[in-house]
This record gives sequence, C-alpha cells and structure tokens, in this order.
Amino acid sequence: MKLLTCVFAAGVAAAPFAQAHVNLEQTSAPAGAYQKLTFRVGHGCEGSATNGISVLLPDAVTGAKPMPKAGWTITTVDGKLNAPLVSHGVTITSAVREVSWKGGPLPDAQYDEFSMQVKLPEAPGKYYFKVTQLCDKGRAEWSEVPAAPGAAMKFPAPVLDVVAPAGAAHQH
Ligand SMILES: [Cu+2]
Repeated sequence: MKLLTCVFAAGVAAAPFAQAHVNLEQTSAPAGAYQKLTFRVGHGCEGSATNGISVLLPDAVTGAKPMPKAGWTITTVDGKLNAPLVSHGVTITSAVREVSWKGGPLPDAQYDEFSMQVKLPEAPGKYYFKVTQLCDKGRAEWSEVPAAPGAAMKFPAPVLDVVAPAGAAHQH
C-alpha cells in the first residue's frame, strides 16, 4: 500500500505543525513510574478519516492498560520481551506489546486522544512509540526515529523522555 505523506509536513522543513501529527501529550516522565500516556491525533491521512490507531510499545515499557473509549474497540497483543524484567520481585518475560483502537471514524477536521497507562523503564532515555494510523483511505506509519537530534522527519514516532526521578542520585 502506498505510504501517504503528511500534508502538514510536506514542503515544511521545520516542524511548526508538529502538533498536527500523531504525538504524545506527555513529553517527559520519571523512570519506573506508572504513567498515563495520551496519543493525540491531529489529522487524518491526506484528508481521509481515521478509523484505527495501533501503538507499539518499546521493549522495556510494560504493564500497558488502555483506557476504554466510547465508539472504539480495543485490542491488545502480548509478546515476549527481548530482555526479561524484574518487577516487585517477579520476573516478567512477556507483556502487552501493542495496543490498538478501532472505530470512529474520526474526521480529518476533528481531533481526538487515545490514552493508556504503562509502567516506565528504570533506565532513563528517549523511548519511541511507533504508531500506525489507519484511515478510510490509506494509512500513515509514525515510525521515524531521528538519526541526529533535531533531524527533520515526515513521520516522527511519538517520543517520551524518561528521566531519573528527582533525588534519585542520592538513593542507593
Ligand atoms: Cu502532521
């Protein structure tokens, strides 16, 4: 299937319309936290209404619990973690890897949000959530990860900056 270009990104090198993509409301959050993530859908696929959103979770992000949403059906896909995690003394080898909402459709002229709660990794860093946006006509893969800081991208993956909790340097 042909990958459509984001109409807001086309011909615009900088990112003044970054809010119009699919992105995360939260920009940063503390490591190890149970955190709400809200994915914002700013437009459809070249004018076509959105009828599905799928979010791929980074390997170290676990415990995903999608928030129900009227008019949308949720499905989750479990999978094995590349590296087992220990949480509350229990070793976790598999977890929800993908969360999808299907429904709507959400017209291109309207805006909506899709939320879930996750358990964030203990290791600080940037975590990328690759999102597939399905539309009545076409789709968009929000999966680009910057090769260098500030690199221009047509379909950036939503990103969360996981930071060390305040005072963490003094805890042992
Ligand atoms: Cu956009």
